[in-house]
Amino acid sequence: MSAQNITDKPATPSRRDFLRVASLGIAVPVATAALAACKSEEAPKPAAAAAPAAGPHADSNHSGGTTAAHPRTPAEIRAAADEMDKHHEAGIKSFPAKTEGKGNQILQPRVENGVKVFEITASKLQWEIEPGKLVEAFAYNGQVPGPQIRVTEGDRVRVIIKNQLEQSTAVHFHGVITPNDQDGVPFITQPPIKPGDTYTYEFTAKNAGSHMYHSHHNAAEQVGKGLLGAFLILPRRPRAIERADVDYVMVINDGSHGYTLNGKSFPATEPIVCKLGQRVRVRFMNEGMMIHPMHLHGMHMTVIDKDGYPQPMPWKCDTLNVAPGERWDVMIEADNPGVWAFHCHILPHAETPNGMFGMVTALIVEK
Ligand SMILES: [Cu+2]
Repeated sequence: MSAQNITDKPATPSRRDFLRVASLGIAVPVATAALAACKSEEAPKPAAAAAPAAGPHADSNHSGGTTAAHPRTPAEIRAAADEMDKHHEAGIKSFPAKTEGKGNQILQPRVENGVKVFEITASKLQWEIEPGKLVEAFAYNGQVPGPQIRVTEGDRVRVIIKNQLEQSTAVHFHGVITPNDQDGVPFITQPPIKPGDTYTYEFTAKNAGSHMYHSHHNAAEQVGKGLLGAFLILPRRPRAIERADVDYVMVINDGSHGYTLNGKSFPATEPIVCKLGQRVRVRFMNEGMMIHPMHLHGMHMTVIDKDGYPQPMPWKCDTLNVAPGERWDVMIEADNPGVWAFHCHILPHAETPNGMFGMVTALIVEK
């Protein structure tokens, strides 16, 4: 199970501690109220879980904290729990942890004769997933996810790709309706872009919505290592329901970098910050190979778009399955102040006995 590749990592936290996040300067009383609600989720684990250095199989090595030779005393159980909690707390306290490199930054085009031109270079580099953990990445313009491309419905768009990798590649504009020869699939619509070569895509951005761009060549490796990004086509006439104060793209991935949100694993993930009363749009995009049910604490989400297409009737949820290749747009009315956990609810993607990791971030609603 690939989860284990990324569970041998230090400290991360429990939901309860998460909500404290004193370092974020959020009012403690808010978090306190939330604690009660979360408490039942924290049923104490068998003592095994208290062994902080243990890996994901820790529980199977123990049997409820007792052995025939030595039943543990209440003091020993307490000490073990304290030890475990210490690791959870350390992870939370370090959130959002600083790392080198930030992906998903908006790329400004240059305009040539009315065409929006984006230049993108694919290259190999080391990427810091969480503090001190470097992985080999394939990146567009040195970022994982690659730079965010934003155009408007009807724009003429040119994307120039320079391949500095040691393997061929190609770019597919996922969800974007293009002429066939701009679809980016080697041997179906174009030759592969060889190492050292440059290739140009050009099309008119017809269908508004939250789309993606990614490699479509040796993609399990190339997309897993980071050749992906958001491609937004903004509508000419936005609907009232999509008016947002904060517009946040959350790219989900689960390739060789482990479980990541925008190229980072908790506690290096980025919180979404807004003010009480604001409207937050989150655009979930799954570039991975597994379904991730994304769960927001404290508020519901109103689903407005699927793959860029407006829902016939917006609908509410607090947990939303995001399958590979899917994009889901949700609106959140930030009416409940505090620091709210926001995470994948397949728990091995989000938490170990040592605390939270991977697909965890927070929605911070400031008063
Ligand atoms: Cu998940």
